[in-house]
Amino acid sequence: MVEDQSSTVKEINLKSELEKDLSYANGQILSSMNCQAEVQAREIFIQNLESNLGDPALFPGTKNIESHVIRILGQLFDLPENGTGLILTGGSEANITALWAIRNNERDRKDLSNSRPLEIIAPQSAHISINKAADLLNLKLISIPVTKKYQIDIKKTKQAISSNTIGIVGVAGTTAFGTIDPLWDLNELCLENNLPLHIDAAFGGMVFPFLPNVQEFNLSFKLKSLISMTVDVHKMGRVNIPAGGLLWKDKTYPMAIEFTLPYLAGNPKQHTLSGTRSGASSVAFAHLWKKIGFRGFQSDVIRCIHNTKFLAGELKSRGFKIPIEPIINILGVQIPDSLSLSQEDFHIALWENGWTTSLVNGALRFVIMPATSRAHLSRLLSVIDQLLTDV
Ligand code: 0PR
Repeated sequence: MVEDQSSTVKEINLKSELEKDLSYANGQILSSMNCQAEVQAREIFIQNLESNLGDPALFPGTKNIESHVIRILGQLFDLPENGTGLILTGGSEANITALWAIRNNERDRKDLSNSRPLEIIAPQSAHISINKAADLLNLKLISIPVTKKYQIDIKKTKQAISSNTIGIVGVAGTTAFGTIDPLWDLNELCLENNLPLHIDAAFGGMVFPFLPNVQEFNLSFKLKSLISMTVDVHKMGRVNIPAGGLLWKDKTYPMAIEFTLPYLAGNPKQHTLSGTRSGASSVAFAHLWKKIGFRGFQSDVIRCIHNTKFLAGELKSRGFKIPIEPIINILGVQIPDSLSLSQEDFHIALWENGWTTSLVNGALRFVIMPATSRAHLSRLLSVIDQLLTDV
């Protein structure tokens, strides 16, 4: 029997609980790829809290705005006219949805029976959401080692392709070091083997297109085998959680995961895990893009990367090792050998001093987001200097 919860559950003091949370605004969160939303984006988000893209007959305007956001993002990656996309809850949902579509398309195209384990190839550097997708979709994940540059090893990828392979995942902006896989080579491999390529640019998607040397990275739907790309707007896209993004080169591709809701007005077709889903982030991003545009995003990206390089240089001069030189605003460092403190303890000490970092792949990771300025980093360096002299 269910009891009256009001008498058994103790009251919670919301205010005192929320006071325990950290805030992006103080510039000291260096462990997160999420950001302090732009003030303008946040206001528009709040005004559109109720909009539901799962029921486009009720919110046709918001649906058009989502399509507009897909075109804005698409422009950054040469998405063809026939392309499409969705604003989802985040990079994990986008990656899972992308692999869901790949699995169904490839299974149907190759007439692969379910008795054979279908295989998906991804670098060891891939985000955990790829493991989740493989688990959910009953795929065998073939994890390819990375090179010294923390990029997928192309030779080993080639060796791993089998008749059960249904696709390859490349990463643009790895979670640990921000590196980007050799996408041109992955594309060639996919073409040779008639396989689709998915790129996880959850973080890098809103960074690489703004770099002066963007062409070098081939992060573009001009790559013939590229089918889908994850690009989050709640990371460097500067809008509130939840706002992941998924682009498909061809409108027909997601039809393999299409479900119709016959009882709703207009019989909407869904290509999403969620039914009810917020339209607020799409409106917030469309508004922000209108206000600050390509150049506004570009100046934030460039500033973040300069700050990251500044921090790398300062830490290097203090004896820290930089296993991978940062190319974007993610820096992984290893503490000096001379230090009697372990990396783990150093990381804890930084947290105790109010600076949050992560331990990823044997390195202390700093993600330098727009809320962190040069002045914040100078304060961080004073804390680090203190820690170095204390031990
Ligand atoms: N792909 C890549 C390359 C990622 O780095 C991430 C997130 C995802 C996909 C998944 O994105 P969602 O978290 O939006 O589903 N990587 C961040 C990380 O592991 C996730 C994160 C964000 C963790 C904020 C903590 C945090 O405070 O660092």
